[in-house]
Amino acid sequence: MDSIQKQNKAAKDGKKDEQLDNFRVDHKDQKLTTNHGVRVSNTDDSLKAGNRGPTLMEDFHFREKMTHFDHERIPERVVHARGSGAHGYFQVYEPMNEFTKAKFLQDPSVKTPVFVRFSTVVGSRGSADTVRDVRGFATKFYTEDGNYDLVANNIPIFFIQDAIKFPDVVHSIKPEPNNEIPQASAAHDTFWDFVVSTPELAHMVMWLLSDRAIPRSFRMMEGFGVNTFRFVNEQGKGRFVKFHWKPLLGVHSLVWDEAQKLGGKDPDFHRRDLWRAIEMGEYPEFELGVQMIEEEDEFEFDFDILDATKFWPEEIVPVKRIGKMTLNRNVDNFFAETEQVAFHAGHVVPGIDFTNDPLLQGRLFSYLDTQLIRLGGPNFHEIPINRSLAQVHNNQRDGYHRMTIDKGPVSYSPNFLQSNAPHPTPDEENGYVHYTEKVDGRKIRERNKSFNDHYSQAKLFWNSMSDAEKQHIVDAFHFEIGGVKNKQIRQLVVNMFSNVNENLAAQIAEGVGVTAPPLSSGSDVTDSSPAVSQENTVKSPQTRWVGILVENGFNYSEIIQVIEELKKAGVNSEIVSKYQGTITCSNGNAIEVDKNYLTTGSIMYDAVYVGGGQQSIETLLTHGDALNFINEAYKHCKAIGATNEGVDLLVASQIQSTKIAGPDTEGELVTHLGVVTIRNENDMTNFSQEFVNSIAEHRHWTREVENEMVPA
Ligand code: HDD
Repeated sequence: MDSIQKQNKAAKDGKKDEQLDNFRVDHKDQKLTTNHGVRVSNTDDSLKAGNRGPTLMEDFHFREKMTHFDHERIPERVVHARGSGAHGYFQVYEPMNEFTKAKFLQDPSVKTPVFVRFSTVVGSRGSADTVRDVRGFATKFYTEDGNYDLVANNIPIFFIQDAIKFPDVVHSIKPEPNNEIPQASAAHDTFWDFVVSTPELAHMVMWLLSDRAIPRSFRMMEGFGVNTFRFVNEQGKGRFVKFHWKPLLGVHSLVWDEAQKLGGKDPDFHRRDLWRAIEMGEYPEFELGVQMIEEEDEFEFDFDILDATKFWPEEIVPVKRIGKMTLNRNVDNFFAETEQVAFHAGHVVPGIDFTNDPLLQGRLFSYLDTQLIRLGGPNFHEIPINRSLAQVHNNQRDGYHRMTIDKGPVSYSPNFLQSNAPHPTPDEENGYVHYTEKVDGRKIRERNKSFNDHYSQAKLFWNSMSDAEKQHIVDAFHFEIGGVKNKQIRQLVVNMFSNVNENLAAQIAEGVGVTAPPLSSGSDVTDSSPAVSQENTVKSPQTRWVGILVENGFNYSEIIQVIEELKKAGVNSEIVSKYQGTITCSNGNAIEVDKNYLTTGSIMYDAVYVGGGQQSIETLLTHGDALNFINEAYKHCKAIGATNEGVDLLVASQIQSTKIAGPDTEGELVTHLGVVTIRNENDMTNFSQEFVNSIAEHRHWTREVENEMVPA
């Protein structure tokens, strides 16, 4: 087996791990040394002239330690600065050779290693996870043909059509440069000034203000390659392609009030969620989907398929699910892996090619350029996390932080001394050959007029939303535009979005103190795309979390039964009480408290459960925090369950308009608006099943009508 075959085998066997092993260092049981391997006798005192005297320049250990520390921070990414990464693997379902020659998409037995980095776009590295923003979803496939990066977002379209506007849109949404306010938020004048001046943003703004921009978890988001790429098969036939990631847990979001509170209570909410799920073996899974359009159908659509502000409705161009990615390992070191990983929309492998999408064309320049400054030079591909499994041979030499020790005098091509090695690989042997698209045109700074329609798909999106989703968009406008000081801009926003829907514009106007434009006969676009509504997503209780409120004197067998039934359905739980430590039940059994009211809150859970036990409930009734737990979970439309005396806590809360089991009911299960209750019952089986169903629903939006009355 030659070395290339060996390398290919490593890629096939998913051996990125092994490659990284060469760089992993475990410092356990080791002696402290300098960076040059000299053992250090004392790292607590600097070298001084006398033990009360001045520090000496010759203290090489002090100087090296301090210099390294002074240089520990590298520039953060200009966008997508805050991220979380994980390792895993990808397997294709069936050979895709009809459409692409990409090797990693052929053999279902091959596990291609991947590294994924999820991110927010606008905030700095230390900003909160749950802000309203697009989420990045970048995947590096370490294929046997070299690295392929699918640099995706969780929204299928983009703000702008041409990459030359990227610095403008990013400058407008980042904190304002005079005072660096606000952090990680679009709710300020400069962004909305740019929006009202740039109608192509209309569609993206609708998505940005929808629930998509406040995901419940990285594990519950879709991913979209956004740009139109090209698949090319062995015969050289090309097809337009868009890439999708479909989470097996469905697409779910937080509510805005919860997202904001989480920003304070747990700014690492998404990072922690991903880390914990992987540590617990609840591996996030995403199916890779492709939408394909034949070259001859390029002009068959009422939008330009090269326009990144448009999506291809799944009802028109179905998504073919072609494989699955499983994330099964957390990083060993955040900086070495998550921070130093470098993605590039231009990292493609044979079988995947570009199109003339003007946003994609500009991205092809930006990603490489940005790594040069961020990772300190042209050798960032040698950082372990970025190394390809396929061998690297070329004539590039030197530069900052070069790791490879290139042998021999030849670093040019063609050459005689080395028989022209390293040799180019012909197309037939899978050398990368660009798709031979015919290009013919005048040099011109213009867009095709097929890029001019900025509102039809924004209308389509609005039409596709459920009533609850529409209300959330209106609320989001109230928040975002409420943050705009300039009243004229607020008015211009309302005017602009009256092009999407006049009712929407009227509702925005009402909330932000400006005038609604007169209503006309209504929207001319009546189509919808059910696939974009989260109402129609997968509903699953798996990997959800329930907060269980208990105090001393709780009913042990009741609560243990519920915990076990939840576990059987894949639902996790935590015991929440006023104080951490051990609490005891009526018959003396004890249980360990996981969190107190200061370290957690209802916002950290998908559902709340209150079990029985007279003494426990009497105590809970005296805790405002416990009542707030119920009110807040109710307000956020989460599943709530209560059994026996536990139902009394619900009665005492502010959720009275919901039907709950009355004191005289005997084992009668009452479910209303996602609240599941039962009294005078010892067997928790039926209750637990119904509660699990309620959790699987994710949220019970019908409650929102009366929610305004619930104080939380
Ligand atoms: Fe970008 C990072 C996704 C348009 C320029 N982008 C970046 C990341 C993601 C995306 C997920 C973070 C990667 C990571 O985790 O390290 N970007 C997208 C998508 C786009 C898009 C889906 C729309 C199709 N991006 C886009 C344009 C430009 C850039 C139009 C510039 C012309 N993006 C960058 C960048 C970043 C980046 C400046 C910052 C950090 C980095 O690249 O490594 O080059």
